Amino acid sequence: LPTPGTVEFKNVSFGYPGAEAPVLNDISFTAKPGQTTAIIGSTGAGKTTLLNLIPRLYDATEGEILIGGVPLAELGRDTISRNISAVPQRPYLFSGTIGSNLRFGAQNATEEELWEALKVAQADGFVAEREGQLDSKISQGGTNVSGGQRQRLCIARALAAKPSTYLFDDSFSALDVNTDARLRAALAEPTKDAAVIIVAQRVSTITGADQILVLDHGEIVARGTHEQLLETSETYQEIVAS
Ligand code: DGT
Ligand code: MG
Repeated sequence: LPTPGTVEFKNVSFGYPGAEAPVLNDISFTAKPGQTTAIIGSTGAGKTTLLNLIPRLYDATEGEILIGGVPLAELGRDTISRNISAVPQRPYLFSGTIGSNLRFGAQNATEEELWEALKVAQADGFVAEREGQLDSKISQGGTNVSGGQRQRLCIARALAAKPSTYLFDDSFSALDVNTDARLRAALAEPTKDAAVIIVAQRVSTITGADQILVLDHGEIVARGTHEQLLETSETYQEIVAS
């Protein structure tokens, strides 16, 4: 890819098949490598839908999405999955071991690399305490680890794949504020050359983002840094106050 990592939306609209109203309207933005792009907005605004268009869970109804300068339609599934790690809003673990779950997008990762990913994801502590550690069993759906642990294991899985683009859908809101802050600080180094797109509920998660997109009813109603939006966007001020 000419510029790996870059995600560009050009006038993208989307409606779910069979649904009447479009869920996303005329979305344009560029998420650049080395930068964090945050998306914030109320429930149902379309945040998850927007992220899901990037790995082609659905295709845009209008407009175009480019990854690394190449339209999605011209990229094979393999290229897309090799370049993008997505941590979904409801993260999922497969039956197997912690190690096999972490190697999902990184078959050749060494144990050392897996522990490094776990450390960044603030998951090394509880994995070290489990009998068998990387070989400890995960049940289907990951029901034998807590929701917060599942979320951190899925973040570690995303990191182990070393992609050029990261998509985090609300991946930090289930964490307590301190773990959230530690995790995001630890992410800085391994994601420094990647484009990072974070959907967040908590403003504190994204105050340091290079750009914040405020999504409301499927439209970007404001964009800028935290400081800029505090000055310019009533919707953002309401989110901050809530
Ligand atoms: P959240 O996660 O509660 O903060 O909400 P968002 O911002 O992630 O919203 P999203 O993208 O899940 O939903 C946007 C709209 O699209 C909302 O009206 C529900 C609708 N929607 C979501 N998923 C589907 C789907 O699979 N099929 C249909 N027909 N509609 C969907
Ligand atoms: Mg969502």
